[in-house]
Amino acid sequence: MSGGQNVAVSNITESADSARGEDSPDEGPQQVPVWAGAVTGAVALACGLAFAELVTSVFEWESPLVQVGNRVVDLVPKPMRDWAIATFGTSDKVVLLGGVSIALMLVAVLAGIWMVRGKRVAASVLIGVVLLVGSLAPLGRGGSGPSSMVATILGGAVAIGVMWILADKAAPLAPQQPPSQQVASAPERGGPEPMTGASRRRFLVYSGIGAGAAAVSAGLSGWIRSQAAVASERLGVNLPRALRPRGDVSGSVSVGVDGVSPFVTPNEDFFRIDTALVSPRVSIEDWSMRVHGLVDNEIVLNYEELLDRPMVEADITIACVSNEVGGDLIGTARWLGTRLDDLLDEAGIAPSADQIIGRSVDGFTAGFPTDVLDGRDALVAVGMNGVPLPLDHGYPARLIVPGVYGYVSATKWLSDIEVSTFADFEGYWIPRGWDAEAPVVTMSRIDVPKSRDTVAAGETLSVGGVAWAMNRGIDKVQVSIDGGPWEDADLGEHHENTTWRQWGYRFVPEAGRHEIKARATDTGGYTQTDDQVRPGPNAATGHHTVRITAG
Ligand SMILES: Nc1nc2c(c(=O)[nH]1)N[C@H]1C(S)=C(S)[C@@H](COP(=O)(O)O)O[C@H]1N2
Ligand SMILES: [Mo]
Repeated sequence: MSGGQNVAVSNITESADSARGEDSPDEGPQQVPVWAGAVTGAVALACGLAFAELVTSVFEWESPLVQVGNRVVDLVPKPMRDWAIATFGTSDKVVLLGGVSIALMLVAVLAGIWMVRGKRVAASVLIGVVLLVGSLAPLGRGGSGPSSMVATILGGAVAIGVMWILADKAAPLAPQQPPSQQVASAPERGGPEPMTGASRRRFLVYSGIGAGAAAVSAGLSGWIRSQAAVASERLGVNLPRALRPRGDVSGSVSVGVDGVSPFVTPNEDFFRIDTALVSPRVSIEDWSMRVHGLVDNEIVLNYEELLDRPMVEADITIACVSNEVGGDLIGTARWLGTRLDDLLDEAGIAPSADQIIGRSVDGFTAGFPTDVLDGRDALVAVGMNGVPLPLDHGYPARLIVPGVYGYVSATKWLSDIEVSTFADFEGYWIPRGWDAEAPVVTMSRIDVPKSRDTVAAGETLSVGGVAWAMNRGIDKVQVSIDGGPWEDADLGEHHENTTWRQWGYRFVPEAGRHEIKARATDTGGYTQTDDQVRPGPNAATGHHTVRITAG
């Protein structure tokens, strides 16, 4: 039975192919139904356009559809243009692109019908003319026009390919008997009818795959474009000046040892920690931030309103709790932002509140004790080292709170600040086993030399690194060589209690292996413990140790 069906299907395909080959004699009822031609054309157009969109979005070229739209605007007489703007207002672009799409769709449907009805030459000529017009539209308009012609032609090729494939799949849909005979006899005989059903299903499955692929790539290109749009929007942002702009970080913070981390970490070298697989792109057009919860007055700010608030600059080192001893998940930047304590004073914190929660557009949440707002420079930050927050560091706004680890405080892509209690809410990492209060631990790191370095024996070796004790400040850093006594290192000048401090130490190693350890003491009198503890539930502790060979 099924073997018989297969033979019959291939017979049908063959006879349809031979009918098609003759290019045009009107065969009336023997032809592929109009709807199949319309679907063929529509799906092919969708695939072609979506592919062109995808290519242009990846290369950040202009969309072919938009270019044709622009050309239409150029060509249309001015009174009509004015009429369109007056009538459609701000949706004039949508109407224009909609109009271009509908026109294309009509042409595609016509081409599709011709295609399935054997008029392949005519269909190809029609498509060719449309592609030519589409490719020429951007010429002389500047921008990415000539490059995106490539995309238009590729899109056209995809459309033609899809059209040929679907036309082949549509061919068996042509009825094999005069319709009168088929309608009368098919149901009883079970002959051509089920085969037509199978062919129709196959045609629809192929069309569905085409439409699905078009939808996916259209969605993807839309997403890529929105990402790129936020990136270019950011470049246009003009940050306000701080009320009391700070001078350059003075040279004296440097301890003058080559290989020690720069005092201010360049944005491109700044560490990144995200739970989101793809970091969000948030346009300032859509952005707003709400301050709410246990407050007297809710505050809602859009980006402009946020920038209108008093802005301050603060040099703050932020650190990740996951940083291993000696690790590099720490960095220092000059942040520009509005003071969080001022903002919350305006909102009026209820006495029962003990936690400030930041929420991100990506669902991340982080909460820290209200006590932390003790006058330190906690900010709703908009700028980092003189530029708007980089996209991956939280553009358009984030929280920066000195003295507590990032996972309880430094919410990027901030959308919401809620005043709450620890009893009512746990931030993202707390149920995952991390400490709820997360004060930054006093720590020092050796940047130079690196473990396994070979250095010259008998010559002065410069050792150096950074040390941090947030909100207390570093009092001293000491170095021990080969388990010997702790010797004081030189310190770069103290800058702020909220920033790290550089240190350096010189000694002359004898030939052989050596072990260098460092430890910091903060102004509160606490000296870094040598208990080696890995991160979790709070930070790692222990002395950073570097082993080298002098030879
Ligand atoms: N939205 C969001 N904000 C976030 C995070 C995150 O995963 N998502 N990670 C936090 C953690 S754990 C740290 S250490 C800091 C790191 O900030 P950075 O990526 O700008 O260095 O951001 C914090 N803010
Ligand atoms: Mo972190």
